[in-house]
Amino acid sequence: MPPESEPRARPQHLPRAKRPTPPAEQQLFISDLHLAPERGQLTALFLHWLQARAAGGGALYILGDLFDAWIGDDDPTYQDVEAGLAALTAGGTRCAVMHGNRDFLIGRRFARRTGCELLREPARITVAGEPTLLMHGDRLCTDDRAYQRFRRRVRNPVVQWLFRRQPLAKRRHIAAAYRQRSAAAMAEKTAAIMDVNADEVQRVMRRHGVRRLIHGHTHRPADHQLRIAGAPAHRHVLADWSIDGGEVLVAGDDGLRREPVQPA
Ligand SMILES: [Mn+2]
Repeated sequence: MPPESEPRARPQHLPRAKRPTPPAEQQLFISDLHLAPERGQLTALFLHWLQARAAGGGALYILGDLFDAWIGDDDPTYQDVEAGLAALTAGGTRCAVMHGNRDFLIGRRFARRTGCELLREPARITVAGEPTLLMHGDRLCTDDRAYQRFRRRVRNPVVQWLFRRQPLAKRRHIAAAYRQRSAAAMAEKTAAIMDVNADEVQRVMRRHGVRRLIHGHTHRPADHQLRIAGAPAHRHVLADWSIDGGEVLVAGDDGLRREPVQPA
């Protein structure tokens, strides 16, 4: 008989040999997974990716809208995701989570349970040896005045305090109503209005003294080249995920590259 502890040390569902171990210094950037209870396959894809790719060292940056809705740290809906993140950080991968426009109520209790760090927006870090600004991206969409007004309202601490005091069922109801209204409003807006404003991008990058910006939110993955004060600069837009797959921006010794995330 093998000792009691052996089966627990080796998860049966993930053979060790198949796990690629990323170099310790790799930084992984993802956003806009929009995990939701009704998208179980997407949650499974993400949890598998955490184990098979993100685990083993380095740092994972989640730049907003990991969840399609977050109504408070007392909501038990995403316990499976929290367990996955807790396993990741316990295994030595650092994980930083930034608020998106759907999950800006993620708080300290979530951070404590998962071992993730809450990242203030915008965050200035070093990526591939260069000062880089991280944002969710919704603040850059200044052409969408109605959205920016809505954003100021829901980010108001008094409004948030009142919301948090409601029972879970009521908060769930309010969040669903907001999502419905947002979908209806988006259907009437042009694609240009919902994209980032080029002047705002310039302003933010200049103010923070960076030539590289990584953000999500617009669901328009691309690597844009621009010029700031006559010098080349870069804006990397992260991809959204679906049950068909996702994408991660990887920063390592060899610079930045995009890596697909495919369903098993
Ligand atoms: Mn978003």
